Amino acid sequence: MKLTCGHTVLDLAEPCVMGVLNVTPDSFSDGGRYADPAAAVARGVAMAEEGAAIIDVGGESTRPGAAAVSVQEELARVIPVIGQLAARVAVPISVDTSKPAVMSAAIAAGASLVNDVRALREPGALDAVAGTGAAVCLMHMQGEPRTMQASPAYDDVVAEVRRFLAGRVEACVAAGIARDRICVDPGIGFGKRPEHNLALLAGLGRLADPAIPVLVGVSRKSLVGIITGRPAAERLAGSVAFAALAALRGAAIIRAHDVAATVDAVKVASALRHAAAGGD
Ligand code: 7PJ
Repeated sequence: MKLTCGHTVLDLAEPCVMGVLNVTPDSFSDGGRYADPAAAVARGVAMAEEGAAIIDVGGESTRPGAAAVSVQEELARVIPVIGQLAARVAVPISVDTSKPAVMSAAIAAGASLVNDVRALREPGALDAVAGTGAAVCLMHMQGEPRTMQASPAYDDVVAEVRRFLAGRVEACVAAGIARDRICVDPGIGFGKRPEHNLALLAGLGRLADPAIPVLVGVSRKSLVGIITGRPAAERLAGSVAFAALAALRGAAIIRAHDVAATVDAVKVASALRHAAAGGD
């Protein structure tokens, strides 16, 4: 399995890690820590050294209740960091945004993957990506970040998420984004109760066509907190356990804050997966 990100073809025969680089003052897990561009660039370089295969730069928090950010503010946060990181790391840089203007500017500054929690549904988003070589991550979300956790409801969460993602893949292909530029994501915690999140993680292999890479982000999320009873700062072990189990169940890309630990965890999962596929 492969994902074409601009000039780089990511080989996903083994699962890889996408490092999370928040340049927001209000992220729930590391808010403010990398708001200074130089500190953010240094952390991105360190993530690449720790083995991240992608660095995901985000300037708008999507946690429940987070304040909206203007285009100007988001550009000011992410573009300098993407530009400097692109000059310093060899791995693809991704931009976590739903705004077409931010997508275009980020790609011009060196990003080669657009990670959109709204799956390119904003007007102009498909076109902002289509004419470029950039890849896209299409994520499922029920509702909008401000209110999505109020009353999430599904009849069959795996079937509904699969149908949504398949529809967005076809919208991308119709807009001119080749299939080898697309990955999908069930959106853990985005308009889902704990049982929905667990059903999606258990059903990862049924979320998409087998040729399409599945990305999973569980790192430090409330699902880990609910299961372990721990606050965000103490969710490393639970997050790493989920990363390994998601990789074992077929996730191709794991989005994580704690890159070094998650890289080891997915290597262990991948070794066991190969042994299981070998038959004994
Ligand atoms: C995700 C994301 C995720 C993708 C965030 C957080 C909240 N993008 N952006 N998947 N989560 N593709 O980092 O906990 O799960 S923001």
